[in-house]
Amino acid sequence: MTHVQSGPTATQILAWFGADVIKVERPGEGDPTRGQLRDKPGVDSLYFTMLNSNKRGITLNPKTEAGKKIFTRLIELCDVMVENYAPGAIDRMGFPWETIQKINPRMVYASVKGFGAGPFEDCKVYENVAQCTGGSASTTGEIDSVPLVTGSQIGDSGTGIHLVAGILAALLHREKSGRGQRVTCAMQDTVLNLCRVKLRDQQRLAHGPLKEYPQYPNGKFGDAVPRAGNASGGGHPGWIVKCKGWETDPDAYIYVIAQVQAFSTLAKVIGHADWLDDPNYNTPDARLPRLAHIFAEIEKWTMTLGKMEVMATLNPLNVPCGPILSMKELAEEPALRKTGTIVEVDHPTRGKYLTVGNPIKLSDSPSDVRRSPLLGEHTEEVMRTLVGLTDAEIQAARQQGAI
Ligand code: CAO
Repeated sequence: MTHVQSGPTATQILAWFGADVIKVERPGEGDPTRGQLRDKPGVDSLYFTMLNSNKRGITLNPKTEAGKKIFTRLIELCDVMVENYAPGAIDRMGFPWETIQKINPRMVYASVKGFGAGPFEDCKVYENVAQCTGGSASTTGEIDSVPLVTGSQIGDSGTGIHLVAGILAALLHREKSGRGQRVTCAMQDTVLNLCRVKLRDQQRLAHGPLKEYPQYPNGKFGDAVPRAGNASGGGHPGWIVKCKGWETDPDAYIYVIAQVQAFSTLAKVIGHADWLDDPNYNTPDARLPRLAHIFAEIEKWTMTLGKMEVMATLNPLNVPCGPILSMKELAEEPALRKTGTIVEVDHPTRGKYLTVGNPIKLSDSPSDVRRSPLLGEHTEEVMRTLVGLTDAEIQAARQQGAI
């Protein structure tokens, strides 16, 4: 019972792990993402196909009489029910948790909502709302500029991944107790969990300026954690610096971490062996107020080389660094194809497309990525073989608009 991104992310992971996931969609309409951001007319969008692989798809309206009976039967038969509709939507269909539990006490019932209990619990929430209310936007962006959302879907996909952890824990618990339970994940909570280093810094702020932030030592700190540009969130200073070609290539940059252990080799390779004997540079504390200058000097060197050349030079010296890889570069990266992290899938109506495969690798249980289902593709099959309906019952349910 999932739509859009957060719930489908969770069930897609379960499907990759081998679960028989039956995606339930509204007859005639389906998940709204089937038609959103279409690149080709009349076929399921990439938005949908990339979030619903390895699932079977049925149409079912639990608000009809026949649909209620079928839905009840599915609750009896299934191990896990996942939903991410607006708060109260499944209850309004006549299936609050108490009823689900009565129908199947072993059921694990998992939900994504925007907020947990509190003043906003009834709100509908999308990705960027979660990023803004969970602490990410406030702490992301250039200093002295507007809050920024990130392209990484930490609210939607992030919450879906958290939900999977809850579902698997509840299934393990059920193996011991015989009882299912309710699993809930709020998108605000997930974003905050992913931003926990910023709550760490909020508390550190009470004890003085945050010395690894670019505002130190000349800028001002207010009473909340500020945006920190591309400063590292950890204990080692880092920054994004330009590489050769940056004037025309928007991704000709690399992130360099000036970690203590490798600072002397880094200084030598960029032509600053002089820093090693200079008390202004030869301890981490002395470097903190000079980080902007240090990274400007590093950049003078990186601008003479391509980003992959910088990577090839610094990695053997144990200097952690990472080139800014564009989506085009990632899509074409042979190593990611080899590990199944990027997979090409064939689809009967849209043809071949790329998707992200299972990033969680199990040694005995590799994931095979299979295409997403067409709307209602498996309705008859599931009604007949799982729910146990006769042809006449299937026909009647269809006439009622239940399937
Ligand atoms: N048959 C018949 N009706 C169905 C159905 C089915 N199989 N599946 C869903 N519906 C109905 C719901 O019952 C609901 O009807 P009511 O409002 O009458 O109860 C209706 O579809 C619309 O559901 P919605 O309110 O959830 O949809 P929306 O587009 O207005 O809101 C969203 C979308 C995402 C904002 C909202 O679902 C939400 O806040 N979800 C929880 C947070 C979340 O997951 N957000 C992430 C979104 S991106 O991953």
